[in-house]
Amino acid sequence: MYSPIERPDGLAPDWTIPQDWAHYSAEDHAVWDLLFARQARQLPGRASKAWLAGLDTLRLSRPGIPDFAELSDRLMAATGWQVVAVPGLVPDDVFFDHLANRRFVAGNFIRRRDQLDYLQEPDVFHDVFGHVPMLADPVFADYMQAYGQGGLRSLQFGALHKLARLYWYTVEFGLVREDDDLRIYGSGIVSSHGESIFALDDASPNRIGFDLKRVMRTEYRIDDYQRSYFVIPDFETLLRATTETDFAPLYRELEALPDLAPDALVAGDEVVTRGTQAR
Ligand code: HBI
Ligand code: FE
Repeated sequence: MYSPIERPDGLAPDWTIPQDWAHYSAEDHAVWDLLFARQARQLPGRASKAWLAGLDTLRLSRPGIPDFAELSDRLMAATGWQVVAVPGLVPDDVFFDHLANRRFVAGNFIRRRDQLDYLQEPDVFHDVFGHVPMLADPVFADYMQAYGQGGLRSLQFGALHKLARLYWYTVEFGLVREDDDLRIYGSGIVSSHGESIFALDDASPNRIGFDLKRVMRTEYRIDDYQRSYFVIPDFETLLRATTETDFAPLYRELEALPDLAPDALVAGDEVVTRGTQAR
């Protein structure tokens, strides 16, 4: 998606940098605390049980932006994952290689107070608050690794843009069914004050039962709330869809099928909610 990106002089080949926790200002930590308090309050009853359980992983000994070393110790004990710092977006192959080795790359910077609700590049709040709680779930942790391995293979097929849609509509913007209700697990939703209401409560978006092929045909918006969300029955189903699918023939099949617009509903969809698309 984001390639090619030039590696700046002096940066390690895996694009990691020291987090240097001591460099954050009091204002940086205050912005984290503000975002954290606002979202942690809003998410019980909205976020999936897995995400809420993982949130405790982030409650570290110091307030403010988590220290990645301490966070990694906790995460390593739970699921064998680590969090490593990067300056911002990294090339796809580098990103996938980290995931395949159970390392999650997190942006080292935090947004400013005047950017609480909109940001173009993933910062430490999106990456850590949004993604890390799910990485404490054993099944989701395996899914993320399988995604990284699949990502590396997709590069050989020139199919990254199709596989990126799977990441987008699950890891970033996924919904899960729990207790006959819908819950959020996508990091882009849990880290967004507005979208964590919109994704569940608004009449505008479609909510569609997850189907791997359907998702991989669906274009997405990066500049607004989603037009459609995909609902998985549970995380085991998501993991199995990824590990039990032979992606090479699937990519060939997808090449012959037209892409679908972000707001489309098509024959065969399991429609949970038909959106008004009024937004
Ligand atoms: N880099 N830092 C960072 N974070 C991402 O989420 C990310 C990336 N590079 C590439 C990438 N994502 C994409 O390949 C995925 O969205 C599929
Ligand atoms: Fe993300």
